[in-house]
Amino acid sequence: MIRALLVDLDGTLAETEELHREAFNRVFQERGLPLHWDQDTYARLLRITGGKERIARAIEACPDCPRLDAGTIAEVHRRKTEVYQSLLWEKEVALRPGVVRVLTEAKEAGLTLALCTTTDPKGAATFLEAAGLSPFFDLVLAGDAVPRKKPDPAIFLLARELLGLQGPEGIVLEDSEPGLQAGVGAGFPVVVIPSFYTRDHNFRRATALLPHLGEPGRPAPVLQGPREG
Ligand code: XBP
Ligand code: MG
Repeated sequence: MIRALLVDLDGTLAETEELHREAFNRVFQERGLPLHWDQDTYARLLRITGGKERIARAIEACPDCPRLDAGTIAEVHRRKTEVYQSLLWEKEVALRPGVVRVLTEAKEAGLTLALCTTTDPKGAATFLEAAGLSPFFDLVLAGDAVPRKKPDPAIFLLARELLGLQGPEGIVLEDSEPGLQAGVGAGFPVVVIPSFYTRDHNFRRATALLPHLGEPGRPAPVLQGPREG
Protein backbone atom coordinates (compact mmCIF):
# COMPACT_ATOMS: atom_id res chain seq x y z
CA MET A 1 0.00 0.00 0.00
CA ILE A 2 1.22 3.51 -0.83
CA ARG A 3 1.59 5.56 2.38
CA ALA A 4 3.73 8.52 1.37
CA LEU A 5 4.63 10.88 -1.43
CA LEU A 6 8.23 12.13 -1.36
CA VAL A 7 8.47 15.28 -3.41
CA ASP A 8 11.40 17.21 -4.85
CA LEU A 9 11.19 21.00 -4.94
CA ASP A 10 13.21 22.78 -7.65
CA GLY A 11 11.94 21.93 -11.12
CA THR A 12 9.25 19.60 -9.76
CA LEU A 13 6.92 21.89 -7.84
CA ALA A 14 7.89 24.99 -9.84
CA GLU A 15 10.45 26.23 -12.35
CA THR A 16 12.53 27.90 -9.67
CA GLU A 17 15.98 27.44 -11.21
CA GLU A 18 15.88 30.73 -13.12
CA LEU A 19 15.42 32.53 -9.80
CA HIS A 20 18.30 30.56 -8.28
CA ARG A 21 20.46 31.45 -11.30
CA GLU A 22 19.60 35.13 -10.98
CA ALA A 23 20.40 35.05 -7.26
CA PHE A 24 23.79 33.37 -7.85
CA ASN A 25 24.69 35.91 -10.56
CA ARG A 26 23.64 38.91 -8.45
CA VAL A 27 25.79 37.74 -5.56
CA PHE A 28 28.79 37.03 -7.80
CA GLN A 29 28.51 40.62 -9.00
CA GLU A 30 28.02 41.97 -5.46
CA ARG A 31 31.19 40.14 -4.33
CA GLY A 32 33.24 41.10 -7.41
CA LEU A 33 33.66 37.44 -8.39
CA PRO A 34 34.40 36.99 -12.12
CA LEU A 35 31.56 34.51 -12.63
CA HIS A 36 28.32 34.83 -14.56
CA TRP A 37 26.23 31.77 -15.31
CA ASP A 38 24.24 31.82 -18.56
CA GLN A 39 21.56 29.19 -19.11
CA ASP A 40 23.83 26.68 -20.84
CA THR A 41 26.49 26.95 -18.17
CA TYR A 42 23.83 26.63 -15.48
CA ALA A 43 22.32 23.55 -17.16
CA ARG A 44 25.74 21.88 -16.91
CA LEU A 45 26.30 23.06 -13.35
CA LEU A 46 22.94 21.72 -12.18
CA ARG A 47 24.50 18.27 -12.27
CA ILE A 48 26.28 19.44 -9.12
CA THR A 49 23.43 19.49 -6.65
CA GLY A 50 23.44 22.04 -3.84
CA GLY A 51 24.32 25.69 -4.21
CA LYS A 52 27.42 25.64 -1.97
CA GLU A 53 28.83 22.66 -3.84
CA ARG A 54 28.04 24.34 -7.19
CA ILE A 55 29.82 27.58 -6.20
CA ALA A 56 32.85 25.66 -4.90
CA ARG A 57 33.19 23.66 -8.13
CA ALA A 58 32.83 26.75 -10.33
CA ILE A 59 35.44 28.66 -8.31
CA GLU A 60 37.85 25.72 -8.56
CA ALA A 61 37.46 25.73 -12.35
CA CYS A 62 37.88 29.52 -12.68
CA PRO A 63 41.51 30.62 -13.08
CA ASP A 64 40.70 34.30 -12.35
CA CYS A 65 38.74 33.62 -9.17
CA PRO A 66 40.24 34.03 -5.71
CA ARG A 67 40.68 30.76 -3.77
CA LEU A 68 37.84 30.81 -1.26
CA ASP A 69 37.75 28.65 1.85
CA ALA A 70 34.66 26.67 2.83
CA GLY A 71 33.55 29.34 5.33
CA THR A 72 33.64 32.08 2.70
CA ILE A 73 31.77 29.89 0.21
CA ALA A 74 29.13 29.23 2.87
CA GLU A 75 28.89 33.00 3.44
CA VAL A 76 28.49 33.72 -0.30
CA HIS A 77 25.80 31.03 -0.40
CA ARG A 78 24.02 32.48 2.66
CA ARG A 79 23.75 35.79 0.83
CA LYS A 80 22.59 33.99 -2.35
CA THR A 81 19.79 32.40 -0.31
CA GLU A 82 18.72 35.84 1.01
CA VAL A 83 18.57 37.20 -2.55
CA TYR A 84 16.66 34.11 -3.71
CA GLN A 85 14.15 34.54 -0.87
CA SER A 86 13.48 38.16 -1.91
CA LEU A 87 13.11 37.11 -5.54
CA LEU A 88 10.51 34.52 -4.53
CA TRP A 89 8.33 37.27 -3.04
CA GLU A 90 9.02 39.80 -5.82
CA LYS A 91 8.45 37.56 -8.79
CA GLU A 92 5.67 35.23 -7.55
CA VAL A 93 6.42 31.64 -8.43
CA ALA A 94 3.95 29.82 -10.65
CA LEU A 95 3.49 26.23 -9.56
CA ARG A 96 3.75 23.64 -12.30
CA PRO A 97 0.36 22.48 -13.59
CA GLY A 98 -1.25 19.73 -11.56
CA VAL A 99 0.93 20.24 -8.48
CA VAL A 100 -1.86 21.51 -6.22
CA ARG A 101 -4.25 18.85 -7.50
CA VAL A 102 -1.78 16.01 -6.88
CA LEU A 103 -0.83 17.26 -3.40
CA THR A 104 -4.49 17.77 -2.51
CA GLU A 105 -5.49 14.31 -3.74
CA ALA A 106 -2.56 12.71 -1.93
CA LYS A 107 -3.58 14.38 1.33
CA GLU A 108 -7.21 13.42 0.84
CA ALA A 109 -6.11 9.83 0.29
CA GLY A 110 -4.35 9.95 3.70
CA LEU A 111 -0.78 9.92 2.38
CA THR A 112 2.07 11.50 4.31
CA LEU A 113 3.83 14.20 2.28
CA ALA A 114 7.56 14.81 2.58
CA LEU A 115 9.57 17.48 0.79
CA CYS A 116 13.03 16.10 -0.04
CA THR A 117 15.22 18.79 -1.59
CA THR A 118 18.89 19.66 -1.89
CA THR A 119 18.08 23.36 -1.70
CA ASP A 120 18.78 25.43 1.40
CA PRO A 121 16.15 24.99 4.17
CA LYS A 122 15.53 28.75 4.46
CA GLY A 123 14.94 29.06 0.72
CA ALA A 124 12.71 25.97 0.79
CA ALA A 125 10.65 27.39 3.69
CA THR A 126 10.17 30.71 1.88
CA PHE A 127 9.18 28.89 -1.29
CA LEU A 128 6.54 26.83 0.56
CA GLU A 129 5.18 29.94 2.25
CA ALA A 130 5.14 32.08 -0.92
CA ALA A 131 3.50 29.29 -2.90
CA GLY A 132 0.98 28.51 -0.14
CA LEU A 133 2.15 24.90 0.09
CA SER A 134 3.38 24.75 3.72
CA PRO A 135 0.21 23.08 5.06
CA PHE A 136 0.62 20.12 2.73
CA PHE A 137 3.96 18.90 4.07
CA ASP A 138 4.35 16.71 7.16
CA LEU A 139 8.13 16.55 6.82
CA VAL A 140 10.68 18.85 5.19
CA LEU A 141 14.21 17.59 4.54
CA ALA A 142 16.44 20.16 2.88
CA GLY A 143 20.04 21.13 2.16
CA ASP A 144 22.51 19.72 4.66
CA ALA A 145 19.91 17.52 6.41
CA VAL A 146 22.04 14.70 5.04
CA PRO A 147 25.82 14.67 4.54
CA ARG A 148 25.67 13.73 0.84
CA LYS A 149 23.23 15.34 -1.58
CA LYS A 150 21.40 13.75 -4.54
CA PRO A 151 22.25 11.60 -6.53
CA ASP A 152 23.21 9.96 -3.24
CA PRO A 153 20.08 8.25 -1.86
CA ALA A 154 20.72 9.61 1.68
CA ILE A 155 17.82 12.12 1.70
CA PHE A 156 15.25 9.51 0.64
CA LEU A 157 16.72 6.93 3.01
CA LEU A 158 16.34 9.43 5.85
CA ALA A 159 12.71 10.13 4.85
CA ARG A 160 12.15 6.40 4.68
CA GLU A 161 13.54 5.91 8.18
CA LEU A 162 11.70 8.88 9.72
CA LEU A 163 8.38 7.83 8.18
CA GLY A 164 8.95 4.13 8.89
CA LEU A 165 8.38 3.15 5.25
CA GLN A 166 9.18 0.03 3.28
CA GLY A 167 10.41 0.95 -0.24
CA PRO A 168 7.21 0.21 -2.15
CA GLU A 169 5.16 2.21 0.39
CA GLY A 170 6.41 5.53 -0.96
CA ILE A 171 6.46 7.21 -4.36
CA VAL A 172 9.10 9.78 -5.26
CA LEU A 173 8.25 12.69 -7.54
CA GLU A 174 11.30 14.20 -9.27
CA ASP A 175 12.36 16.24 -12.30
CA SER A 176 16.07 15.42 -12.66
CA GLU A 177 18.46 12.56 -13.22
CA PRO A 178 20.30 13.07 -9.89
CA GLY A 179 16.90 13.05 -8.15
CA LEU A 180 15.83 9.91 -10.02
CA GLN A 181 19.07 8.15 -9.09
CA ALA A 182 18.63 9.13 -5.45
CA GLY A 183 15.04 7.84 -5.32
CA VAL A 184 15.86 4.58 -7.07
CA GLY A 185 18.91 4.15 -4.84
CA ALA A 186 16.64 4.36 -1.79
CA GLY A 187 14.35 1.67 -3.21
CA PHE A 188 11.39 3.85 -4.24
CA PRO A 189 9.50 3.92 -7.52
CA VAL A 190 10.13 7.34 -9.10
CA VAL A 191 7.74 9.36 -11.22
CA VAL A 192 9.61 11.95 -13.28
CA ILE A 193 8.24 15.14 -14.78
CA PRO A 194 11.18 16.68 -16.65
CA SER A 195 11.61 20.43 -16.24
CA PHE A 196 13.11 23.32 -18.21
CA TYR A 197 16.68 22.46 -17.25
CA THR A 198 16.41 18.65 -17.13
CA ARG A 199 14.74 17.66 -20.39
CA ASP A 200 18.00 16.20 -21.72
CA HIS A 201 18.62 14.02 -18.66
CA ASN A 202 18.47 10.24 -18.79
CA PHE A 203 15.23 9.00 -17.24
CA ARG A 204 15.55 5.35 -18.28
CA ARG A 205 15.14 4.13 -14.69
CA ALA A 206 11.91 6.06 -14.02
CA THR A 207 8.81 4.06 -13.12
CA ALA A 208 6.79 6.64 -15.03
CA LEU A 209 7.85 9.59 -17.17
CA LEU A 210 5.17 12.24 -17.61
CA PRO A 211 5.45 15.53 -19.49
CA HIS A 212 3.57 17.22 -16.62
CA LEU A 213 1.05 16.40 -13.91
CA GLY A 214 -1.77 17.87 -15.97
CA GLU A 215 -4.83 19.67 -14.74
CA PRO A 216 -8.29 18.67 -15.92
CA GLY A 217 -9.81 21.39 -18.08
CA ARG A 218 -6.53 23.25 -18.53
CA PRO A 219 -4.27 23.26 -21.56
CA ALA A 220 -1.03 21.26 -21.50
CA PRO A 221 1.84 23.33 -20.14
CA VAL A 222 4.72 24.61 -22.19
CA LEU A 223 8.26 24.20 -20.83
CA GLN A 224 9.08 27.88 -21.44
CA GLY A 225 10.53 27.46 -24.94
CA PRO A 226 14.16 26.87 -25.96
CA ARG A 227 17.04 27.83 -23.70
CA GLU A 228 19.06 30.87 -24.73
CA GLY A 229 22.70 30.63 -25.78
C1 XBP B 1 18.02 21.61 -6.84
C2 XBP B 1 19.37 22.04 -6.47
C3 XBP B 1 19.55 23.25 -5.64
C4 XBP B 1 19.20 24.56 -6.34
C5 XBP B 1 19.88 25.73 -5.67
O1 XBP B 1 17.36 21.14 -5.70
O2 XBP B 1 20.35 21.40 -6.79
O3 XBP B 1 20.90 23.28 -5.25
O4 XBP B 1 19.69 24.52 -7.68
O5 XBP B 1 19.54 25.80 -4.34
P1 XBP B 1 16.09 20.08 -5.76
P2 XBP B 1 20.58 26.12 -3.17
O6 XBP B 1 16.58 18.87 -4.99
O7 XBP B 1 14.98 20.78 -5.04
O8 XBP B 1 15.76 19.80 -7.18
O9 XBP B 1 21.51 27.21 -3.65
O10 XBP B 1 19.71 26.59 -2.03
O11 XBP B 1 21.30 24.85 -2.86
MG1 MG C 1 14.70 19.07 -8.85
